Amino acid sequence: MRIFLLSLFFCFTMPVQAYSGFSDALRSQYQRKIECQLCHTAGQTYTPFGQDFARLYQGPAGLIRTLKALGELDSDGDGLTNHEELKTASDPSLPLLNKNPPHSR
Ligand SMILES: [Ca+2]
Repeated sequence: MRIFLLSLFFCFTMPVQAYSGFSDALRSQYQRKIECQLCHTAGQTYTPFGQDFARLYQGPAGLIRTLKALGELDSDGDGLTNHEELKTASDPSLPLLNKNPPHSR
């Protein structure tokens, strides 16, 4: 029980790193709602898209360059680039076959 409670404590008190300006830049570029789940999972880890972003990120001064490189990747490996998915409000971390139709979100 003690280990379980400690695990809960660390899950809710040890935030993964959020990158300042990233979600605002995505909102501006794609004119869509950007939620934390785009990059973060409930288990305090990164989604495939978030992992790619964290790998490419070189600091705030390189944010636009990072977003361009991130858009060219296919984080979920479904054949659509992240840019294509973000333009259509699709989840760039969820392969096409597992995606819900847009009306069910
Ligand atoms: Ca994709």
